[in-house]
Order: sequence, then C-alpha cells, then structure tokens
Amino acid sequence: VEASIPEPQREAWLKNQASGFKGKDQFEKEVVRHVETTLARSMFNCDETAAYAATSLAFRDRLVIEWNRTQQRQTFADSKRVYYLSLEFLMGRALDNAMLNIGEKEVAKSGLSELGFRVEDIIQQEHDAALGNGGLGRLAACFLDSLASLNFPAWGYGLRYRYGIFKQEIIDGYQVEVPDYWLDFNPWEFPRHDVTVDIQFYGNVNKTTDDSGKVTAHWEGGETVRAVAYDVPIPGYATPSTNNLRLWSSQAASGEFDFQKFNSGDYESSVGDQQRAETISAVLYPNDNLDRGKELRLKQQYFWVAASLYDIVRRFKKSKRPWREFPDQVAIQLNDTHPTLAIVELQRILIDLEGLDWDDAWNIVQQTFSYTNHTVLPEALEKWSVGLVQHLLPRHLQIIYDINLFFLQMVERNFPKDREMLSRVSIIEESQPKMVRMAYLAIVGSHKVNGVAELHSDLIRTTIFKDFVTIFGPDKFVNVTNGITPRRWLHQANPGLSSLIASKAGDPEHYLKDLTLLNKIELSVNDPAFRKAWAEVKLANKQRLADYIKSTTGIVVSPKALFDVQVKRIHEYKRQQMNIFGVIFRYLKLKSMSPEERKKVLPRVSIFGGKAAPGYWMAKQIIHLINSVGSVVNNDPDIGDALKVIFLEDYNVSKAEIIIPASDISEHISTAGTEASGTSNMKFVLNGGLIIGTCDGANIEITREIGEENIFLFGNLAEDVDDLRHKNTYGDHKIDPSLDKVFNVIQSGTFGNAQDFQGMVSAVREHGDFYLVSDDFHSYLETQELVDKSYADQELWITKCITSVARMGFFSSDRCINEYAEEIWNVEPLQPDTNNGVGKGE
Ligand code: Z2T
Repeated sequence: VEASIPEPQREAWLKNQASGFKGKDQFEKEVVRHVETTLARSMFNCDETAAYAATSLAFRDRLVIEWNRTQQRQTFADSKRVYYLSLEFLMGRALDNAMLNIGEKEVAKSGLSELGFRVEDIIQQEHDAALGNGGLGRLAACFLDSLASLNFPAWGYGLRYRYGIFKQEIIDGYQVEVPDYWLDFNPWEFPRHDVTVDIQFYGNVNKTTDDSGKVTAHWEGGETVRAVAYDVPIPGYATPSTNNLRLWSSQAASGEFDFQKFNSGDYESSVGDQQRAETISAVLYPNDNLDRGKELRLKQQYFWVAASLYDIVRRFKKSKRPWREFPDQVAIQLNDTHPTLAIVELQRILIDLEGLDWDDAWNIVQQTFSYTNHTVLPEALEKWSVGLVQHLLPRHLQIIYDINLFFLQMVERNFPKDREMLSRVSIIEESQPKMVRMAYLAIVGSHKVNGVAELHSDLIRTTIFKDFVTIFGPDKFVNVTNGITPRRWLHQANPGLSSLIASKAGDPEHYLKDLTLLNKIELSVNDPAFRKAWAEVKLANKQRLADYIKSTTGIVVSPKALFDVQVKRIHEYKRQQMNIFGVIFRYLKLKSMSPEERKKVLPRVSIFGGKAAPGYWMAKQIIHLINSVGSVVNNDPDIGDALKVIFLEDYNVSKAEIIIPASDISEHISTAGTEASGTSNMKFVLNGGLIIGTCDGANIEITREIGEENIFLFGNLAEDVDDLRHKNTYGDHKIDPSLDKVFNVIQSGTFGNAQDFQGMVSAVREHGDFYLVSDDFHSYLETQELVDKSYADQELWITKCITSVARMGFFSSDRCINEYAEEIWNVEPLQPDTNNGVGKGE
C-alpha cells in the first residue's frame, strides 16, 4: 500500500496521517475546533444544533479513516464483493450508530457533558435519513449494518433523493403530507464530483455488420443525464470495517445545458433543462406495496441501475481479469424487481460494448444476479408497458425480447406438451397494452430467487412463480427469513434492557454479534431480582413513551395501562381497520358497564402510527377513523383511563426507537398470506413485548422459536383464504354480529359524519370483504380478551416476555446475511486484521 507514495514524500505523508480523536480530551478539542473553524461559530453561542454538527464531524473524521482503510484493503485483496441494489435505504439517524459502532459512546457522553450538553439531546438534533417507505427500505439498512459488522466486502447502491418519504401531519384528523427536505446539512455524505456517469435515454438503435458478418447494435441519440456519486460510510459494530453506500444524484450533463439558449438570452428555459435533469433523483415514490407505472419512476430505475453497473464494471475492469471471472468477483442482489433492468443492462454492456457472444454473456449475467421477492400482492408486482420501455430504452426492449425468445424456446423444448405454459410464463404479457413482467425477467436472469419468510417462500413457489419452479427446478427458489440488527433495535433503542441482558449474557460486544447468546437469560427467568429489574425497565420505557405522547398530543396516559401498539404503513391488508373496529367494540362494552364494573377493567392505551400513501384513499379513511374515535373516546368522562386511543404523527425510524421498547402487546394482524414477512414483529418481541397476530409471514417462525404459549395467534389460515373470499363474494356473506354492532354505531354518527367512513364499512358489508375482517373478527376479539386476562397475571406475563427475548437470537440480520453469503452470493468476509493487504501482490 505504502509503495504507492514515492519514497521522497512518503515520510511526510506517514508522519502526518490523520487519526481522529482518541479519548475524551481530544474529542472535546475536536468538537470545539469544528464549532470554531468548520462551522465558523463562536463557542459562546454554540446551541444544540451546532453541538450536533460538531460532534458528528468529529465522529465522521474517525469513520472516514477506517472507511479509507477498509476500501483500500478490499481493493488490494481483490476478493468477491456484494452489491446490494435497492431503491430504498431507510437509514434513520447515523450519529448514535456511529458512536456505538466505533465504541466511543462513553467518551462522547462525558465529553459533551463537560461542554454543557447531554448526549441524548444532541443525538436528537439529527434529521432521519428517510429514503424508504417501510419494511423493504429498513431491511436494506439492517443488511448494510450486518454486512459491515460481519466484515463482508459489500457496497449498497441507491438514489440520493432530495426529498425522502413525506412528513405526516394530522390536521383535524386527516393526514396532510409535507415535503421532507433533508439535505440542508448532512455530514454523513461525501459528494464525489469526480465520480460521474452519463446516462442515456430515448434515441434509437442502428445495427452494423462487420466483415465476418457479426451484427452489432448501436444505441444512438436521445438525451443524457449525469449521475454524480455521493458516498455514505457504513461502520460495522465492534470492527474497523466500514463499507460504502453509494447514492446517485442526477444533474444535467455538461453537453445538455443548452448554451445556445443561454447565450440567446433564453436563460429561463436553459435553467429549466437543468431542473428537468435534477427531477430524476428529486423524490422517493411514497407507495408501499403498490406499483403505479409512472414514466419518471422507470427513469429513476434505469438511471440508478445504469450508473451502478457502470461503476461495478469499471471496478472489475481494473483487475484485468477475463469476463468469465466476473461472477467470481461480483454478486449483485436485486432488492425486489425495482433494479431488474440491471440484468438487461449488463447483457447490453457485454454484447454491444464488450463484444461477447450472447450465450457467454447470458451465463455471466445469470451467475451474477439474484433476486429477492418481497410480496405476493398482485397490485405490487411491477409491469411496464412495452410502449414506454420502447420509447425510453429502445435497445433494452430488443434485448428483453431476445431474452424472452431464448427462454420460451427452452421452455418449449422441455415442456412440449404444455402449450399454455408459454403464454403463462412469457416475460411479455400479451395484454392490451402489452406489458413487461419484471418479476419474470428477474427470475429468468438470476441464479437464485428468495422469499423473505418460510410461508412467503412457500407461497411464491406454489402460487405466483409455480411454473418457474417446474421449469428451473426447486433449487433455484430458496428462503431467507428476514432479520433485524440488534445494534439499533436492542442496544440503541433500549439501553435499559440491553444492560440488564448484559448482566446475564455477558459483554454486549458478544451477544450483539452472536444474538443466540440471548438464551443465557432464560436461566434467570425465575430470579426475582432479575424479574423485578425487567419490570422496571419496561415501566421506564413506557414512561418515556407516555412523556412523548403528552408532549406531542397533550394526552395523558398511564404507564400502568396495557400499551397496545400497531405501527406500520397503513394498508388494508395490514388491517388497521380491524384494530380500530375492535377498539370501538371495547368502547361500547365499557359504555355499557356500571362505573363500579368499569373500575375493575384493565386500562388499555391503543397506539397507532403509520403513513398512508398520498393517493390511497381507503388508507386515509382509516387514519381519519382512528383519529375520530380517539377524540370521542379520549374526551368521554365515563371512560377516563380505561381506554385511550392515540395516533402518533409521522411514524419513522427514530420514533420507532422510542415506541417499540414501550410496547406490551403489538399487533401483526394481516390477512393470512399477505404480509411477506414483517420485521417490526421481530423488533417488538426482542424488546420484551408480546404479539397478537395472525399465522402470517415471520409470525410463524417467531412462534416456532419462542413457543406457542408465548404468542397470541388468531384467525383463519392462509390455505383457507381463497375459499373464504369466494364465499364472501358468491355465497351469502353473513357479517360477524359484533362487527355489525360496531358498523351500526359508526353509521349512527357517533364518530362524526358517517359518510366519511362509508368506504370502510361497505368494503366489508358490500364488496366481498377481501381482507376477511369479518371472518377473523370474532377470533380477534376473543384473543384480545385473552390478552387482558394474561396481562392481569403479571408474573406469568413477565415469564413469557423473558422467555421470548431469550429465544429471539435467530432473527438477527447477521444470521440472515450469513445465509445470503453462503447460499446465494458465495462470498466470504475479509478480516480487518489481514495487514492491509500488504505483501499481496502489487
Ligand atoms: C415493502 O416495504 C415490502 C414489500 C414490498 O413489495 C414493497 C415494500 Cl415498499 C414490493 C415489505 C413487505 O410488505 C414486508 O412484509 C417485508 O417484511 C418487508 O418488505 C421486507 O422484506
């Protein structure tokens, strides 16, 4: 490594190598230096914002040093790398994570305290990096944390949206969206103005034939947009390994800024061109589990995919290896179908630009890519109209047709008797208009396809991708059950519980890296002191949330009440409507009691949070009903503490870190077979809360791990859903009597204008109850009663909680990443102590 600096200068460089702060005194010195020089502020008016900025910069200096070293080590080792392509990275805040992963949180705490600040307050100054919608984006963030913590050479690739997911305000009970402009001050990104790729759109294709008769396609004309790299360091926990997340930002390419217009005085329209280019990376599409097929979205996808592949190929070419070794050096994971064009783009690079034969190129492509499916909901499966793809990416459409042709020829050869098969599996849907089925393209272009929980992986094998299992054989389809990072979701979010666990399971540096060590706490399940401390931690976490509720809503809730939490994107399949109908039923029951009876009931706080996609009318109605029920119930003097209904505005990662540790029971109640995995279910149990849920997604594996006596399962099974839906539509659909009562009360105007909630009611009563709310309602209410009874026995409840946490080790994203590495990527960790690659060639 050092040999790259010429001898005469080497000494000066090495002597002056940056090192970042060491210890509290140097940390303080660095903070003050950043306040005074980097930020140009006087130390006499340093507020919390400035202290946050300076602290981040001090930690950033430390990160950057390890980041450079890690990248250099990886370059010299030249081993296989993983590239995780995701349109979403829901990172949340970075400072606390940087402090923890570097292992200097105590230094920061005492240093900041000497400077007059509390570390918790400083951490809270940071704006969430919210470049994602929900589970899919947060999963990508957990994966980056695990990849770095396990020392895998890995890069994330995404888009640098100027606006993350919108901020949610609740005004008069309705959701209002506010833009999330988050880049004002972001110390965690490094613009790389020297790392740019010019991306082509539109134009047309011309073919030339050389002397040997070989035909080459040339994609010409159209317009160009420039991709500029912004790099974000991703530190691993308790390791110096620091990986890179590269986010692309769009700019006008230099040739595209129209100087003609500019010089002729048409300044405005030349700036307009500039802005049009910047539009590509301007905003995150706010839909969770829905495909809207907008042209700008397709542009985003190709822009990001093409820039990332150019970057990956450029890095590979430096090694001067033959092309056939590409899959030995590169594994590319497609996070859902959003980056599927990467398959086509690599094939294009290999055949059009590098001159490989189709078959050689296609082998490389298939060995390189693998695809994760995250949903079976038909409305979320991406399709692009052939016309749009033809217009925007004419050469790619030709290649897609060729991929499809060769694929269908293979199918025809192998399954000559099944004529219908060809139209069923065709990448091109012969509809009006014709559509490109992106999931099929992703399957055909990958060597592995995975689902995200066992039930989900079974479902894709037996339903939506059934034919492909027949065609490619069962080994291509695997399960990798999702996981969560215990660093953020236990240690950072719940320091009280983490240190209590440490008293039994040993050093956090051990159990946070091998979460199965949690099982040690089960030995203490009957230890009275441990149990008492456990209850105190939960109460403190509930008090923290109660304070937050008071400060944001003005509503006072008792931390002694049972906290019932459902926080996730609002979606009919997740059934927040069933939850609020259940809350109404509880309210009616309380109203029918005498004051004496009412005093005996276990008080409950129903807490909701989550965003509705701006165009999702039914989801917005659900939010409105929750808020309307809240204003009636919370102000009903008969009710008092017996029931409170809270809607927490603008649910996001940093709010999850406060809400999740405070939960007693959380709701994961999707219609069976619709929630691919869910990951918050894992977070809640890991934080000592129990679950009420359906037999869906990862709930099933959570049950297997923690024992069915420790979870409240209810409702119909996935295998029965089709029949029930059929009955609801074609048979006589009898509504559950308790639900009918609830509907009548809604329609009497108890919660405001009945008309406002008609959609929710008639979806069940008149439109076939697609999500089986009525079918599951009785079982849901019964199980909620069981929850009340169980909570009344606090001793048994605490036993359930401790036992569950002890058995949650499986759900670490470290386990999950190790499975991907072994079963799909074939990559190995690169230990940071390999002497910086010195002596290995070069
Ligand atoms: C998403 O968050 C999920 C699936 C999607 O399918 C899209 C989005 Cl934005 C296209 C979620 C699943 O709903 C959830 O069950 C799963 O746990 C999560 O992805 C991560 O796999």
